[in-house]
Amino acid sequence: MANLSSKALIRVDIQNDFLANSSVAIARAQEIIPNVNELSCNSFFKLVVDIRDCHKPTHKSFAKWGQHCIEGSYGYNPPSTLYVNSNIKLFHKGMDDKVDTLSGFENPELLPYLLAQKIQSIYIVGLALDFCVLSTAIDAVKYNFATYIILDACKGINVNMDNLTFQKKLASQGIKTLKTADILSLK
Ligand code: VGL
Ligand code: ZN
Repeated sequence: MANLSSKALIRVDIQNDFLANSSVAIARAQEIIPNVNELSCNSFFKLVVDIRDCHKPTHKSFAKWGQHCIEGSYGYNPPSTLYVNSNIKLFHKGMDDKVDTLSGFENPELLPYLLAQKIQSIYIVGLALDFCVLSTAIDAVKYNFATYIILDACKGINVNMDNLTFQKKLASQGIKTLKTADILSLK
């Protein structure tokens, strides 16, 4: 295996509002947490990055999605079941009221950080598979990272991970897919 140290795990929008009791809650989203936690502790990755949706109470997306992920609120926070440590680097998206933000790369600090860390491959997990995970992956391909979505550590709104049409769409966009066990078995 080449370049063990050049891999980043990117965790997208694993926040209480996307898990339950909000207008943006995703059915069975909490099922991904055990896989995300196992991956987050794995030395396969040089680093782990969290992308979090973070809005002021006046964000334009609320017209479409309803209020969610308001800075400092319970819904903004990650669930207490999510593995965290002090090395995990946090990037916000959605701080500008006038901009809808699906991709983590809409935070202009993410790309320079990954390049400075000499990251070459990006493995994406989180919520929602067909929105913010997908958009982040499309941008990662655009920026020439080898880009993987770990399907069983994501939950979609309108697709599930076994949807072959969706998998073909990912492949056609240069996004590779795998499962959590594929990575754990490499150890
Ligand atoms: C948005 C989370 C998920 C937004 C969209 O536009 O604020 N947030 N999808
Ligand atoms: Zn949002």
